[in-house]
Formats: sequence, structure tokens, C-alpha cells
Amino acid sequence: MKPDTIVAAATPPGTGGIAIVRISGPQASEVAEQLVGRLPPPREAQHRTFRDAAGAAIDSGIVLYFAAPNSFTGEDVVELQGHGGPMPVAMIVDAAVGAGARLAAPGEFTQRAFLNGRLDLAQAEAVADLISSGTAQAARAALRSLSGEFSKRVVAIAAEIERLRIFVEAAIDFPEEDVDFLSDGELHAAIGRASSALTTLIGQSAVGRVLRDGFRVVIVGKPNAGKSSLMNRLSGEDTAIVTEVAGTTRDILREQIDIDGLAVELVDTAGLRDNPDRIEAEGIRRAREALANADAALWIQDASDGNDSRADLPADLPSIPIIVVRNKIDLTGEAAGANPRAPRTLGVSAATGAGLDELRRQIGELAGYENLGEQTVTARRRHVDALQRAAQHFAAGCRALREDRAGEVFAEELRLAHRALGEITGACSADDLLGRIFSEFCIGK
Ligand SMILES: Nc1nc2c(ncn2[C@@H]2O[C@H](COP(=O)(O)OP(=O)(O)O)[C@@H](O)[C@H]2O)c(=O)[nH]1
Ligand SMILES: [Mg+2]
Repeated sequence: MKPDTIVAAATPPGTGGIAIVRISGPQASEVAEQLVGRLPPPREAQHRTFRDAAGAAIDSGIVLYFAAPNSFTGEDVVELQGHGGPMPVAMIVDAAVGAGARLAAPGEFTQRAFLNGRLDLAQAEAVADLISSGTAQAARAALRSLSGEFSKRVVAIAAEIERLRIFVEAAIDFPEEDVDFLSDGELHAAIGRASSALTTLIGQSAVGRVLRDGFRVVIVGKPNAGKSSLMNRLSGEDTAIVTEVAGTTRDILREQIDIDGLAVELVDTAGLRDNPDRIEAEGIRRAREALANADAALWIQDASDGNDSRADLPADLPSIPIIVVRNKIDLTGEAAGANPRAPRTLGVSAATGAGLDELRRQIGELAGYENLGEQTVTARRRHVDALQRAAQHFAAGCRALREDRAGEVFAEELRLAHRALGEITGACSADDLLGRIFSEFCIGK
């Protein structure tokens, strides 16, 4: 089916200096010409009056024409840059619809760019990630993914796996050649290379996932340990109510902080204790739920109550990294910062701020922050999942080859690993996955 022609405002709603309406599709130039008369030559900015179907002027501004396939979507695209107000924009969009275009669905421009091979799926997702990035680091990493840096690494590993599979299948199909492919040193070297490249990329994408989604740190501990004070101190906001009454915090409170370019979401919770009243019990239930979805936890202790560091850690905390934070050292004279004798244990004072720089540093370390650099790309949970599945198939195939000399099993597992990698770039992706990804975009993108 021939695609239709779509229109949407490309700039956000509201007032501004300029608003851009974008038209894309095979009829883009015909639709636009009904509004602005003759189009300028491709990629040449010219001034025009924009008119409705009756010929009445709506607005005036710059017209840009991008001829297929050299446009964002790969189709004919016309951009009308008018005055930035909701009324002119609505009237231009209406006039374009009157001239034969249809309102675009969310993400439809980017989806067309993907369908026309202008972007692969991971790049299309990076468009959305760049738009919604919350820190400069995340924006730079998204731009690297958008430029194809992440996809390039995925495709390189997929190609290596495909080469290995073809090599082994050929050896199976032509046994009379009598090459003992298992003793081929080159084969084993290539397996080693692919395997370590996969491991590296899984690590990089896990960091990229945190950069995109943020790192979620839940603050837990007994009532009155100073959890809310610490959250307020770290975020510089008075979000949480602090009192000397145990059980003050009953709901979940969230604050975003920025640790050297990494978005960290702090979650303050009700203190975990036995025999709470009904409302507090609900708070404790929510605290446990927040823990289940956290990337790391801070276990806050009141250093002034005589307890020893890891002594009161509940046994049923989920298996996420935990930093034991001994608070109120202003009352005890304990040393601020990391405790050299106990790993991931440090002394702080929410009252004076002592030790908090070290706490921030350790949170950043847990988030993989030390790995951030020019190599960092953004990634999504589904990318990390697909890479892990690819690694599992690859490992299973290698085991079959090594232990059972089972070339067929090796080839089959490598085919599955290759397919998992293909889901990342969209080389092989189900339609419902594509629908889900593009529907998360805003309209006009
Ligand atoms: N001296 C001192 N008092 C603190 C410190 N942190 C919290 N507090 C006090 O401890 C009490 C409980 O604090 P709060 O943040 O509400 O604890 P939460 O129940 O764990 O959220 C309040 O009276 C705070 O003023 C600290 O570092 N030093
Ligand atoms: Mg509290």
C-alpha cells in the first residue's frame, strides 16, 4: 500500500519565536503548494505567505522542501516555519489536512524514517532518548546512539556470529573435505573474540540503560534514623517532613538528583519496624515495593543509638547493592566518610553534611559511573535483555561444540543469538514491538 501524506506541528505547543509544521509523504509537495504556491527548489529557504483553502492569508514565513530520499523520513518533506503561536499552527495544520494530508500519529515521522531505512530501530529509539534526556551526559550518549555508534557495535558482533555459524555449517555439510574444524585455532580465537565483545557491550549497555532511565536508590532504615533528613540534604529540597516522632514518613517520596551528569532518583520511605499502625503498615508495604524496583539501597542507621554497623541489616533485603550509612555522627564523633574496615559502610551527618560527598561518590560508583566516557551510548532495558539472551545462546552453543562436538547445536544456538541481536536494530522485529516503541514518541516526531 502506498503511504499517505502526514502533517503535524514539529515544535511544542504554546507560544514561541517560530513554530514549524512538517508535512511528509508522496503528496507533500502538492499539499504544500496549495498553501504556499510554488515550492522553492529543494533545501533552499524562501519566504511565502501561507493561505487557507479560500485563499485567505493565515501566516507567513519560511518554506523548506526536502526531496525524497534526502529527508529525515526518506519521503518528500515540506517544512513551514511560521510565527510561534497555537492559532497559526492549528490553522496551517487544518489547511494541510484540507489539502489532502492526514494528522500524524505519535512517532510516525520517525517510524517512516525507520521503514525507509534512514535509521535502524536503536537509532530511532535514540531520537526519543535524546529528546527526553535529563542530563548533558545522557544527551551526549543518546546522540552517540543516534549516530549509529551502538548499532555499529551490535552489528559487528552479529556479523562475527554469522561468520562463525556459516563456517561450522559448511564444515557439517562437507564432511568429505575432512577438515577437523574443531582443531581449527582460528575458530576458537573467533569464538573468544565474539564472546568478549558481547560481554563488553552488555556492560556498556547496562550503563547506557541507567543513563537513560536514571539510577533508582531507595532509602530504607528504622524509624528516626534520619532517612528523610538525608534525602532533603542530598536533594537540597525540603520535600520530606522531618520530626523527632518515629513513623512520620508514611508514603513514598521521590527526588531527582544529578551526580556528575547521572540522573539519580532518591526514594524516601517509611521506616521498617514491627507493630506499626495501619497507615504506617501500608507505608512499610510501599517501602518494600520500592525496594523491589530499586537499583540500589541506602540502609540508614542512627549511629547515636549504640548499634554496630551491619548488625541491624534486615535479612530479607533484595539482592541489590546496599550502602550502610551511619547517620548522626555529629553526635558520636565517628569518622566521616568510608570506613576502611567495613566495605560499603560510611559515616555521615545529615545535620552538618559531613561524609555526603563520599556517599555521592559511592552511589555514582554503583551506577557504573566510572565507566562513563566517550564510549557511552544510551540503551534501553530491551537492548540489555536482547544482548543477554544472545550471550546465553552463544554460550550454550559453545558448550555444545566443546563438550559434545555438536556442530548442529552450535549452529542453531548461533542462529538464535544472531536473531536476538537483530531485535535491537530492528533487522528482525515483530510488528507489535515496533508499534509499542513508536507509540511512546510525541506527535510530530
Ligand atoms: N544530630 C542529628 N540529628 C539528626 C540527623 N539526621 C536526622 N536527625 C534528627 O533525627 C530525627 C529523625 O529524622 P528523620 O529524618 O525524620 O528520620 P526518618 O524517620 O528516618 O525519616 C529528627 O529529629 C532529625 O532532626 C543528624 O545527622 N544529626
Ligand atoms: Mg522519614
